[in-house]
Amino acid sequence: MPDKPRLSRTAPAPKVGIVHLGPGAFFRAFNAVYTDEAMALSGGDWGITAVSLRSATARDQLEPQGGTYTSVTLAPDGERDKVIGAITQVLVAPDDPEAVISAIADPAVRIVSLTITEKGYCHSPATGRLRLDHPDVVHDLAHPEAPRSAPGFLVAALARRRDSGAGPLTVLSCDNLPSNGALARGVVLDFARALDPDLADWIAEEISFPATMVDRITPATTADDVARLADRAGYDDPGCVAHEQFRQWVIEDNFVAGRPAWDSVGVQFVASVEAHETMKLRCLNGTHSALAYLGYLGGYETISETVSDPAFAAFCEHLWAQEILPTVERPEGEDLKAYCQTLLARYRDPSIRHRTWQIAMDGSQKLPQRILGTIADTRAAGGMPEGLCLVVAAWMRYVGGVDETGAPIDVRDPLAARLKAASDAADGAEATVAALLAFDEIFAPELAADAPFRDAVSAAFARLEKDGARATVTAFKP
Ligand code: CS2
Repeated sequence: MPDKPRLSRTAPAPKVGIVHLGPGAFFRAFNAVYTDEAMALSGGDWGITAVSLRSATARDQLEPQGGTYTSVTLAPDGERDKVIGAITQVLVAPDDPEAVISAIADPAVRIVSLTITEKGYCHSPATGRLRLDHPDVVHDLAHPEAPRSAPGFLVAALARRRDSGAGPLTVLSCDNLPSNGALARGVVLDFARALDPDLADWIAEEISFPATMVDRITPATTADDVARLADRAGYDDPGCVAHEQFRQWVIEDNFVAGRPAWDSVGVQFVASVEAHETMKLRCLNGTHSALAYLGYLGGYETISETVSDPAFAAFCEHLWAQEILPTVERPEGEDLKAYCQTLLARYRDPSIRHRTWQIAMDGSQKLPQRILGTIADTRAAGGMPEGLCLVVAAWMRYVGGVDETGAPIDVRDPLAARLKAASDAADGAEATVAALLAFDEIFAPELAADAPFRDAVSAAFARLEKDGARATVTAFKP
């Protein structure tokens, strides 16, 4: 609020050991909080230079505050505010790409972590490979000294580290993607190989790319969050983040140049993250997307409102018990049924106002690992996951761009224009479903060609069109 003084740094800033790409709300609610706690408990020079690859928003919020901001835990007994000091500066890549390259090339930096969202990897979601025809990749291969994309920055900085002998580095992907470490490694190596095969060999040898599973529900910060914090704390902090209390970070223990003592603050280090990652992507993110598309179409604004409708909560429980868990291997230390019950409790929490519209974003990048892998596994085992087919149909209705009252939907997706054009050009449920299944960046050809699957999605699409999402979910009988 304008009448309150701005939050400012009081304690000295830590020395930098990490560069982080993607300084949004999730990173501030998660990586930076864990790192702040680990430094407070066990020391270490792990201050963070945060880099925005696009907008100046994070810099404009954090710079006047010396990089500090408030992490607001939305606990059942009220909000708990904590000022986080781990971030020391924010760079805006388009303003000064060289500053980003030299920040990563600094020998003091030993980890580059990433929360750049699914589309930041510039890969094809269906194959996991770098898209050499991606406009930013085309640009960066032509101008490797002034890149735009995350793979472009990483390769430029790694080339410099190789030439200067700056020492090994760990690249830590923290996005909700399957085998995110291998994916990050793959796009970096694909990019490097296109520029300089020797550099690709050096990266393959020297740089580690551990996989991670990350989990903390963090809705976009609202003006209301900022105003309520100002009332409680007596300062203005537009950079604050509000998030749930729950958090879980599972990391493959493969750091070539050290790491903060994250294990001392609850991070699980394991030999393989895969089982944790599949559990989280399919159980949490899968039902999140299910509730996002069906809930949005049904007129619900948040996840919590959506699951307060008993039909949607029952649908979600059906998805877990009958369709998702049979495809998920139990990670060590987890109880899958209890995990899903906890998820429902997390979704229900009315203090977390996570908008269905926010989660519905970038569906073309999210569907494969959240929904389609589960469907493909079930089909391979001879089953038919009717509930997940309804979710695919809901996504198809959503990207058609018109809601159930006839109002336009603000669809945010890198493929939005093409998806809408394909949907507009088709007539009727079957043709629309066929037109959208033809997007082979999203749907693997075997799944798209699977006739019973197509029929199930077409039938669900027709029901959504005729009865709407609420009635369809209410009447849902597998
Ligand atoms: C959500 C995730 O926006 C989305 O797509 O499903 O951001 C989700 O809240 C996090 O993965 C929870 O850890």
